[in-house]
Amino acid sequence: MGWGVTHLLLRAWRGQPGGQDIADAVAEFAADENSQVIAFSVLGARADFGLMALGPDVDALDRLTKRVLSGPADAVDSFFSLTELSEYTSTENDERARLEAEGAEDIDSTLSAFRERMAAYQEARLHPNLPDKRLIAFYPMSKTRTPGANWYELPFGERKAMMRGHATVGRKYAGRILQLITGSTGLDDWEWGVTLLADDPVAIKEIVYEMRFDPVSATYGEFGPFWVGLAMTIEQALSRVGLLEA
Ligand code: 76R
Repeated sequence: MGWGVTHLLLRAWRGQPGGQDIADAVAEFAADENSQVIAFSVLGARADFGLMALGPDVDALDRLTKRVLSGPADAVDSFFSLTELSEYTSTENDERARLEAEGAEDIDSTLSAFRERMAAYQEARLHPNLPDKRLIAFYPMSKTRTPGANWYELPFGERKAMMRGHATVGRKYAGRILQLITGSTGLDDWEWGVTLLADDPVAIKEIVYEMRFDPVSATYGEFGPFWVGLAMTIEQALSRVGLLEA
Protein backbone atom coordinates (compact mmCIF):
# COMPACT_ATOMS: atom_id res chain seq x y z
CA MET A 1 0.00 0.00 0.00
CA GLY A 2 1.08 3.54 -0.66
CA TRP A 3 2.10 6.15 1.88
CA GLY A 4 0.41 9.47 2.64
CA VAL A 5 1.98 12.69 1.41
CA THR A 6 1.17 16.18 2.67
CA HIS A 7 2.47 19.32 1.03
CA LEU A 8 2.00 22.48 3.11
CA LEU A 9 2.73 26.04 1.99
CA LEU A 10 2.88 28.39 4.94
CA ARG A 11 2.91 32.07 5.83
CA ALA A 12 4.86 32.95 8.97
CA TRP A 13 3.63 35.31 11.67
CA ARG A 14 6.98 37.01 11.79
CA GLY A 15 8.40 37.70 15.23
CA GLN A 16 5.75 35.67 17.06
CA PRO A 17 6.76 32.97 19.57
CA GLY A 18 6.08 29.27 19.01
CA GLY A 19 8.48 28.51 16.17
CA GLN A 20 10.23 25.93 18.32
CA ASP A 21 7.03 23.92 18.56
CA ILE A 22 6.86 23.72 14.76
CA ALA A 23 10.46 22.48 14.73
CA ASP A 24 9.66 19.95 17.48
CA ALA A 25 6.56 18.71 15.63
CA VAL A 26 8.65 18.11 12.51
CA ALA A 27 11.39 16.34 14.49
CA GLU A 28 8.86 14.10 16.24
CA PHE A 29 7.15 13.18 12.99
CA ALA A 30 10.47 12.41 11.30
CA ALA A 31 11.64 10.30 14.25
CA ASP A 32 9.62 7.40 12.86
CA GLU A 33 12.04 5.51 10.62
CA ASN A 34 9.82 5.65 7.52
CA SER A 35 8.49 9.17 7.92
CA GLN A 36 10.31 11.93 6.09
CA VAL A 37 10.03 15.68 5.87
CA ILE A 38 11.56 18.16 3.47
CA ALA A 39 11.41 21.69 4.83
CA PHE A 40 11.97 24.54 2.41
CA SER A 41 12.08 28.27 2.08
CA VAL A 42 9.71 29.32 -0.71
CA LEU A 43 11.26 31.34 -3.52
CA GLY A 44 9.01 34.30 -4.20
CA ALA A 45 6.41 35.93 -2.01
CA ARG A 46 3.33 33.71 -2.37
CA ALA A 47 4.33 31.79 0.77
CA ASP A 48 7.19 31.92 3.27
CA PHE A 49 8.09 28.33 3.89
CA GLY A 50 6.80 24.87 3.23
CA LEU A 51 6.88 21.26 4.27
CA MET A 52 6.55 18.07 2.32
CA ALA A 53 5.88 15.23 4.73
CA LEU A 54 5.32 11.61 3.86
CA GLY A 55 5.01 8.32 5.62
CA PRO A 56 2.88 5.24 6.27
CA ASP A 57 0.82 6.80 9.07
CA VAL A 58 -1.87 9.20 7.82
CA ASP A 59 -2.88 9.94 11.40
CA ALA A 60 0.69 11.07 12.15
CA LEU A 61 0.59 13.27 9.02
CA ASP A 62 -2.63 14.86 10.25
CA ARG A 63 -1.22 15.44 13.74
CA LEU A 64 1.85 17.08 12.20
CA THR A 65 -0.34 19.33 10.05
CA LYS A 66 -2.54 20.42 12.94
CA ARG A 67 0.43 21.05 15.21
CA VAL A 68 2.21 23.15 12.59
CA LEU A 69 -0.98 25.17 12.08
CA SER A 70 -1.43 25.75 15.79
CA GLY A 71 1.96 27.48 15.72
CA PRO A 72 2.78 30.94 14.34
CA ALA A 73 1.95 30.08 10.73
CA ASP A 74 -1.06 30.01 8.41
CA ALA A 75 -1.60 27.62 5.53
CA VAL A 76 -1.48 29.35 2.16
CA ASP A 77 -2.06 26.10 0.31
CA SER A 78 -1.96 22.40 0.98
CA PHE A 79 -2.14 19.17 -0.91
CA PHE A 80 -2.81 15.62 0.20
CA SER A 81 -1.98 12.59 -1.95
CA LEU A 82 -0.78 9.00 -1.78
CA THR A 83 2.24 7.32 -3.29
CA GLU A 84 1.07 4.87 -5.94
CA LEU A 85 2.17 2.47 -8.62
CA SER A 86 1.45 3.47 -12.18
CA GLU A 87 -0.95 1.45 -14.28
CA TYR A 88 1.28 2.16 -17.29
CA THR A 89 4.55 0.71 -16.06
CA SER A 90 6.04 -1.84 -18.48
CA THR A 91 5.13 -5.38 -17.54
CA GLU A 92 7.20 -8.49 -17.97
CA ASN A 93 5.06 -9.39 -20.99
CA ASP A 94 5.76 -5.98 -22.57
CA GLU A 95 9.47 -6.49 -22.00
CA ARG A 96 9.39 -10.04 -23.39
CA ALA A 97 7.59 -8.82 -26.54
CA ARG A 98 10.11 -6.01 -26.92
CA LEU A 99 13.06 -8.40 -26.58
CA GLU A 100 11.53 -10.88 -29.00
CA ALA A 101 10.90 -8.14 -31.55
CA GLU A 102 14.54 -7.12 -31.18
CA GLY A 103 15.64 -10.70 -31.73
CA ALA A 104 17.50 -10.63 -28.42
CA GLU A 105 19.31 -13.70 -27.15
CA ASP A 106 18.97 -15.17 -23.68
CA ILE A 107 15.62 -13.57 -23.04
CA ASP A 108 15.08 -15.41 -19.76
CA SER A 109 18.09 -14.02 -17.98
CA THR A 110 17.37 -10.53 -19.32
CA LEU A 111 13.85 -10.89 -17.98
CA SER A 112 15.00 -11.99 -14.59
CA ALA A 113 17.17 -8.85 -14.36
CA PHE A 114 14.12 -6.84 -15.51
CA ARG A 115 12.03 -8.41 -12.74
CA GLU A 116 14.53 -7.43 -10.09
CA ARG A 117 14.91 -3.92 -11.43
CA MET A 118 11.14 -3.42 -11.54
CA ALA A 119 10.64 -4.77 -8.03
CA ALA A 120 13.19 -2.26 -6.70
CA TYR A 121 11.66 0.49 -8.83
CA GLN A 122 8.13 -0.17 -7.63
CA GLU A 123 9.24 -0.35 -4.03
CA ALA A 124 10.90 3.06 -4.48
CA ARG A 125 7.68 4.50 -5.92
CA LEU A 126 5.48 3.24 -3.10
CA HIS A 127 7.93 3.78 -0.26
CA PRO A 128 10.29 6.48 -1.44
CA ASN A 129 13.47 7.44 0.29
CA LEU A 130 13.80 11.13 -0.53
CA PRO A 131 17.32 12.25 -1.41
CA ASP A 132 18.87 15.50 -0.18
CA LYS A 133 18.69 18.02 -2.97
CA ARG A 134 19.00 21.81 -2.93
CA LEU A 135 15.59 22.48 -4.44
CA ILE A 136 12.09 21.17 -4.25
CA ALA A 137 9.41 22.05 -6.79
CA PHE A 138 5.80 21.08 -6.39
CA TYR A 139 2.66 21.46 -8.48
CA PRO A 140 -0.63 19.64 -8.73
CA MET A 141 -2.00 18.52 -12.09
CA SER A 142 -4.86 16.66 -13.72
CA LYS A 143 -5.57 15.07 -17.06
CA THR A 144 -8.17 16.94 -19.09
CA ARG A 145 -11.71 15.72 -19.68
CA THR A 146 -12.64 18.38 -22.22
CA PRO A 147 -14.45 17.32 -25.41
CA GLY A 148 -11.83 16.35 -27.99
CA ALA A 149 -9.15 16.00 -25.31
CA ASN A 150 -10.64 13.62 -22.81
CA TRP A 151 -7.85 11.42 -21.47
CA TYR A 152 -10.36 9.16 -19.77
CA GLU A 153 -12.13 8.31 -23.02
CA LEU A 154 -8.95 7.03 -24.67
CA PRO A 155 -8.41 3.27 -24.87
CA PHE A 156 -5.84 1.92 -22.43
CA GLY A 157 -3.42 0.99 -25.22
CA GLU A 158 -3.32 4.56 -26.52
CA ARG A 159 -2.79 5.98 -23.06
CA LYS A 160 -0.03 3.50 -22.38
CA ALA A 161 1.73 4.29 -25.67
CA MET A 162 1.60 8.01 -24.90
CA MET A 163 2.88 7.43 -21.38
CA ARG A 164 5.85 5.58 -22.89
CA GLY A 165 6.69 8.75 -24.80
CA HIS A 166 6.33 10.75 -21.61
CA ALA A 167 8.68 8.40 -19.76
CA THR A 168 11.24 8.65 -22.58
CA VAL A 169 11.35 12.42 -22.13
CA GLY A 170 11.55 11.98 -18.36
CA ARG A 171 14.45 9.55 -18.47
CA LYS A 172 16.62 12.14 -20.21
CA TYR A 173 16.70 13.90 -16.85
CA ALA A 174 17.97 10.88 -14.91
CA GLY A 175 20.40 12.10 -12.29
CA ARG A 176 19.35 15.75 -12.63
CA ILE A 177 15.73 15.38 -11.53
CA LEU A 178 14.16 13.04 -9.05
CA GLN A 179 10.40 13.05 -9.60
CA LEU A 180 7.73 11.72 -7.30
CA ILE A 181 4.23 11.47 -8.75
CA THR A 182 1.62 10.97 -6.06
CA GLY A 183 -2.05 10.25 -6.69
CA SER A 184 -4.87 12.40 -5.35
CA THR A 185 -7.94 11.54 -7.46
CA GLY A 186 -10.86 11.77 -5.04
CA LEU A 187 -8.59 13.09 -2.27
CA ASP A 188 -7.80 16.62 -3.32
CA ASP A 189 -8.77 19.09 -6.04
CA TRP A 190 -6.24 17.78 -8.57
CA GLU A 191 -5.45 14.26 -9.69
CA TRP A 192 -1.71 14.15 -9.01
CA GLY A 193 0.95 15.95 -7.10
CA VAL A 194 4.21 16.39 -8.97
CA THR A 195 7.26 16.80 -6.74
CA LEU A 196 10.60 17.43 -8.40
CA LEU A 197 13.86 17.37 -6.44
CA ALA A 198 16.97 18.83 -8.05
CA ASP A 199 20.18 20.67 -7.29
CA ASP A 200 19.86 22.97 -10.29
CA PRO A 201 16.84 25.23 -10.85
CA VAL A 202 17.56 25.14 -14.59
CA ALA A 203 16.87 21.38 -14.61
CA ILE A 204 13.40 22.00 -13.17
CA LYS A 205 12.60 24.66 -15.73
CA GLU A 206 13.94 22.52 -18.56
CA ILE A 207 12.02 19.36 -17.71
CA VAL A 208 8.72 21.16 -17.26
CA TYR A 209 9.29 23.06 -20.51
CA GLU A 210 10.22 19.96 -22.46
CA MET A 211 7.25 18.03 -21.07
CA ARG A 212 4.96 20.77 -22.38
CA PHE A 213 5.74 19.55 -25.92
CA ASP A 214 4.98 15.97 -25.08
CA PRO A 215 1.37 15.08 -26.04
CA VAL A 216 0.54 13.79 -22.56
CA SER A 217 1.14 17.29 -21.21
CA ALA A 218 0.51 19.37 -24.34
CA THR A 219 -2.93 17.95 -25.03
CA TYR A 220 -4.02 16.39 -21.76
CA GLY A 221 -2.21 18.20 -18.97
CA GLU A 222 -3.85 20.77 -16.73
CA PHE A 223 -1.80 22.43 -14.03
CA GLY A 224 -2.35 24.02 -10.64
CA PRO A 225 -0.08 26.52 -8.91
CA PHE A 226 3.68 25.99 -9.07
CA TRP A 227 5.83 26.26 -5.97
CA VAL A 228 9.58 26.12 -5.65
CA GLY A 229 11.74 26.32 -2.58
CA LEU A 230 15.23 25.91 -1.22
CA ALA A 231 15.43 22.77 0.88
CA MET A 232 16.98 23.30 4.30
CA THR A 233 16.51 22.19 7.89
CA ILE A 234 13.26 23.25 9.49
CA GLU A 235 15.28 25.37 11.96
CA GLN A 236 16.92 27.24 9.07
CA ALA A 237 13.58 27.72 7.33
CA LEU A 238 12.01 29.05 10.53
CA SER A 239 14.86 31.38 11.39
CA ARG A 240 14.79 32.83 7.87
CA VAL A 241 11.24 34.07 8.52
CA GLY A 242 11.86 35.25 12.07
CA LEU A 243 10.26 32.30 13.90
CA LEU A 244 13.47 31.05 15.50
CA GLU A 245 16.71 32.71 16.61
CA ALA A 246 19.30 32.15 13.91
O1 76R B 1 6.47 3.53 -14.63
C1 76R B 1 7.11 4.55 -14.33
O2 76R B 1 7.02 5.11 -13.22
C2 76R B 1 8.04 5.19 -15.33
C3 76R B 1 7.27 5.82 -16.40
C4 76R B 1 6.46 7.01 -15.89
C5 76R B 1 5.11 7.04 -15.55
C6 76R B 1 4.12 5.90 -15.58
C7 76R B 1 6.96 8.36 -15.70
C8 76R B 1 8.29 8.74 -15.90
N1 76R B 1 5.95 9.18 -15.29
C9 76R B 1 4.80 8.40 -15.16
C10 76R B 1 3.54 8.82 -14.75
MN1 76R B 1 6.00 11.17 -15.07
N2 76R B 1 6.09 13.18 -14.75
C11 76R B 1 5.02 14.04 -14.66
C12 76R B 1 5.50 15.38 -14.68
O3 76R B 1 4.88 19.05 -16.04
C13 76R B 1 4.38 18.12 -16.72
O4 76R B 1 4.08 18.29 -17.93
C14 76R B 1 4.11 16.77 -16.10
C15 76R B 1 4.62 16.61 -14.70
C16 76R B 1 6.89 15.33 -14.75
C17 76R B 1 7.84 16.50 -14.78
C18 76R B 1 7.25 13.93 -14.79
C19 76R B 1 8.55 13.46 -14.86
N3 76R B 1 4.00 11.24 -14.69
C20 76R B 1 3.19 10.15 -14.54
C21 76R B 1 1.86 10.59 -14.17
C22 76R B 1 0.65 9.69 -13.86
C23 76R B 1 -0.13 9.54 -15.14
C24 76R B 1 -1.30 8.61 -15.04
O5 76R B 1 -1.31 7.67 -14.24
O6 76R B 1 -2.24 8.82 -15.87
C25 76R B 1 1.90 11.97 -14.12
C26 76R B 1 0.79 12.91 -13.75
C27 76R B 1 3.23 12.35 -14.47
C28 76R B 1 3.68 13.66 -14.56
N4 76R B 1 8.03 11.09 -15.37
C29 76R B 1 8.79 9.99 -15.63
C30 76R B 1 8.90 12.15 -15.12
C31 76R B 1 10.27 11.66 -15.22
C32 76R B 1 11.51 12.50 -14.96
C33 76R B 1 10.19 10.32 -15.55
C34 76R B 1 11.35 9.35 -15.80
C35 76R B 1 11.63 8.68 -14.49
C36 76R B 1 12.54 7.50 -14.56
O7 76R B 1 12.34 6.65 -15.43
O8 76R B 1 13.44 7.46 -13.70
